[in-house]
Amino acid sequence: PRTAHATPALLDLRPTPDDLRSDVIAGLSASPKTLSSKYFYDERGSQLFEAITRQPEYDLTRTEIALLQQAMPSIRAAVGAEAHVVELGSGSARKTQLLLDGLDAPVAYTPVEISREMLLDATARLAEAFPDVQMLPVCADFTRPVPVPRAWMPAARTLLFFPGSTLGNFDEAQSVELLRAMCETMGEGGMALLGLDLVKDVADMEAAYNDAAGVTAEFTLNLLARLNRELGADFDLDGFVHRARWSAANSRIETSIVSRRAQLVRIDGRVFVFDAGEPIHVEISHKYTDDYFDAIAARAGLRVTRRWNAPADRFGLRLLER
Ligand code: AVI
Repeated sequence: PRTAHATPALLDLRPTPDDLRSDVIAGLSASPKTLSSKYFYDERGSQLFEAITRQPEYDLTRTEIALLQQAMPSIRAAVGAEAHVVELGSGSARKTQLLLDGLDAPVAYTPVEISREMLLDATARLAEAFPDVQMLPVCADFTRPVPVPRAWMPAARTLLFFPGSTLGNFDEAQSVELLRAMCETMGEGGMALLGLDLVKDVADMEAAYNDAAGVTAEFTLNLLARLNRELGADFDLDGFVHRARWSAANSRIETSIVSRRAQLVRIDGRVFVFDAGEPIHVEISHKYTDDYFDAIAARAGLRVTRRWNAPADRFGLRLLER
């Protein structure tokens, strides 16, 4: 009989910590100024993202969960028995639980996450709920191919799970690179299940990133608060505003932090000059059509073999195979 694994073995690939300071200095020296959305997710930022998923305007997470629930019997049939589930990012407990509950006798679960603390938290929570699923966490940067640890029970296939439309936060070149890494990670006979937000009514898409309660604005501006805390920067938080707009040309929401007036910001003895109305580009959230997604998947050597859409095509789950 299989047993519970309260203290899962961690495969630690010792991902190099991001160099926040040099990235920020390079990004603010560039034209246009840019900061990476990956830096949103410090402890406060992660809490604010959770709060965003509860806002009435941001229905992406709720819609994906409902779709996953509804599509699960057909996902179970498509994936088959005894998969090793590999999730990119430590993920939302709710989605992972639905998947592990719904699949046919999954043998192992590998969350891949760059933050050791988040990784171990997520694994410990799931280990309790799924004593028959071997927990094999990997601490690594999921944008590169990941060696999937071998489970005790031989797995029939690897199933990568990448929900939440997180792919949408990567630009096209990065997305193809990431899909190629997934293609390598899943190996022969592998599959990937991705959650993708779909193109819909512009007002709805813009509202999702401009919620009335201002949580998304706080989430975005927390990046400046983080730079003040961690780098000793002197951003005046009242001197900047959040802006999220649909770009039809790029099929994405583009989020910026905009300087309300001409001002100077100091970091490390360096001075950055902001014009009134000057943006810092901080995030893209791509929204997909089938034609576009099928094309970038093909560039990475992957085929879309199944599609499940939420009512009114508000969100999609896609199964990919090599
Ligand atoms: C995590 N990611 C898919 C979210 C998105 O929709 O782009 C992050 C987010 N940014 C603002 N609101 C939510």
